[in-house]
Parts: sequence; C-alpha cells; structure tokens
Amino acid sequence: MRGRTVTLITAAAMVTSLFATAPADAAMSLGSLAAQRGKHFGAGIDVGQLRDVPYTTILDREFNAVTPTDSMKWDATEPTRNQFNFTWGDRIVAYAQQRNMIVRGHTLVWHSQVPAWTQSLNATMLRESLTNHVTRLVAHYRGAVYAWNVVNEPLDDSGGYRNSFFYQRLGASYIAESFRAARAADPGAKLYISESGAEGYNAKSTGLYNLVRSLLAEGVPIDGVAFQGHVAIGQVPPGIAPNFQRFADLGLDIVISELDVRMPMPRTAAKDYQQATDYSTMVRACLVVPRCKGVTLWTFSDKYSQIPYSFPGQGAATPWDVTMQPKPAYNAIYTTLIGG
Ligand code: G2I
Repeated sequence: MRGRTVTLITAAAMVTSLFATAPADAAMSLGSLAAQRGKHFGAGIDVGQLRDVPYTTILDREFNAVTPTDSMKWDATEPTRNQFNFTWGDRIVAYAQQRNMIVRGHTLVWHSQVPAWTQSLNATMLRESLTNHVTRLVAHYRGAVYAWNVVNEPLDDSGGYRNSFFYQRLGASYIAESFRAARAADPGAKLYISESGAEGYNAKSTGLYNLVRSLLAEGVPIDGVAFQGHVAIGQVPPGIAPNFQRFADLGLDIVISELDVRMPMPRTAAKDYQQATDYSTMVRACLVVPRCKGVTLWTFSDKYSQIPYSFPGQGAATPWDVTMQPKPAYNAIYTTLIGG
C-alpha cells in the first residue's frame, strides 16, 4: 500500500485519506479488499453496458459480484404469460461466470416493472402466475444465481404492507408463497427480502423486522435481508449497524444491495466530500456486522445511474463520473475497506 498504512493514522490523516485522488495500491481493488474481509463488492449492471470498454475495464478490475438492474425483472423475463425470455439474464450470468463474479438475482416479485398481462388476472390466475414465474426463473438459474431478491419492497413507509396489486388481490400470503416456490426451485440459492428506506431505525425497518420474524416463525424459507441503500448526501440515517444487527440476530444474512448517494446537481467539491463520507459510513456499517455479506453499487458510474431519471434535478450519485474518472467517494470506499 504505497505510502499509506491504516493502523497508525490519526483521525486527521483519515480525513486526508478520504480525499486522496489516486488509488493506494493498483494491485488492490474494491472486490479484493472486500473479499479479504469475507464480503463481496458488487455492481448493478445491465447488458447494454457490457459493450462499453472503459466501463467494463473498471467493472472487471474492481468488482467480484454483479446484479442485473433490469434484465431479470418480470417484464423482461416473462413479457407474455408463460413465455420466458432469458437471453439478457443469461448474458449477465455468462459474463459473471467468465470472471468468477457471483450473481445476485433481482428481482422475482415487485409491484413495478411487471408486464401488463398480470393486471388482468383474477386472484387464482395471479397466484398461479406468481408461483410459475418464481419457479421458472429460479429453476433456470439454479446453481448460477447465488442469491435472489425474492420479494422487493413489500412495505410502505409506515411499516405496513404496501398496497400493491399483489397485496390487493392475494393478501400478504403472496410473500410466503414466493419464498416457498423459490426454495423448491433451487434449495441452494440464498433467498432475500429486499426493502428501501429501512437502513436505519424507523417505522419501516421495524415493520420489516416484525414481518421477517413472523415469516421465520412460520417456517418460511428466508435467508437474508437486502437493504437497498439509496441515500441522499448528508442524510445517511444514524444507527444502521445496530439496525442490521437486530436482523442478523434473527439468524439472517444482510446485504446492502443498491447503494448510491445522490446529490442535487450540479456537483461541487463540497458535495463530493460529503458524498465520500456518506459512502464510507454505509460501507462501514456492512463491515462491522459480521453477517453482512457485501455491498452492491447501483450503479458504479454516473453514466448509467438511474438517479437523474428517478429524482429529476439530482445525480452524480456514484463513485465514478460519466467519463469513468473516480471521485473522492471511490477513495473513501477503498480506505474504508482497508480498515479505516
Ligand atoms: O428505482 C431504483 C431502484 C429501486 N429499487 C429496485 C430497483 O430495481 C430500482 O432500480 C431501477 C433500475 O436501476 C432502473 O434501470 O429500476 C428502475 C425502474 O423503476 C429502472 O428504470 C429504468 C427505466 O425503466 C428506464 O426508462 C431509464 O432509462 O431506468 C433507466 C435509467 O437508468
């Protein structure tokens, strides 16, 4: 580690290291540093991006896990009822396998990005289609997808069930049924419930805690909780690690599955600084919780970030800019993974 040791540095030196512009050691990557701590460091990616050489150069160098951001969603994989298209997902899996990256599958059951045909089904048909969808996806990727986000965003901000069309037509039982179908289709895959805005202690995370505790009590096969980690600069909630730990104490694994730190545009040095600190805080929360298995960035470059689309006026949410130059956030993550 060229000129940089972690054990002896003071708090002031740590702040300085957050701002260094060059990687400490070209031989190390975020993925290899995370692996040394027993964790993965992943990227949300998708097929169109795999032709972008400056981008894939960073992907191949820095990451040891991938999640398709869109290609395994219901609208992409089953655009017509019971007619499955695995082309894009297969490409991501092949790409990852060639590079020894693990694949986190995303996502089997979500109220968004579902094909229109699901909306006209009665309850019996929807239940049948849901089970079929989960079964076919998980069976197709048996042994290739290491972990699935089985049910995504089932709660509303008050911690109650989200009033999605799944919930309206099937009641809360759709959650347990999805997990059971996934387990039956690939007993070896790790099955996660995924939620947004539940990183800190709040009504939603407590609702999620109560939900997974009761699912576990009913014997529902759930292995982990994916905390998405979409945060705004300067607004990382306190108490993330203890919140993660209460889920871990139920016997569950944890991941941060969609980390990004958005800022109001335009980018400034001060915002970059705050963002670096926020990335560091998020990554450290995973490091200090032994059952946190890893972190995935959503995405790693501003060129492909969904933030300007989801939050008009905001952006620059990732550690690499649109020209693939690393920002202070990259160094902050690097330093944090070393042990800062
Ligand atoms: O909305 C952010 C994420 C919230 N959690 C679940 C994730 O699955 C979700 O991811 C995003 C994808 O990253 C986007 O790729 O889900 C969006 C849809 O809700 C995806 O949206 C796509 C749009 O469909 C495209 O039209 C748009 O050009 O985002 C693209 C821009 O990145």
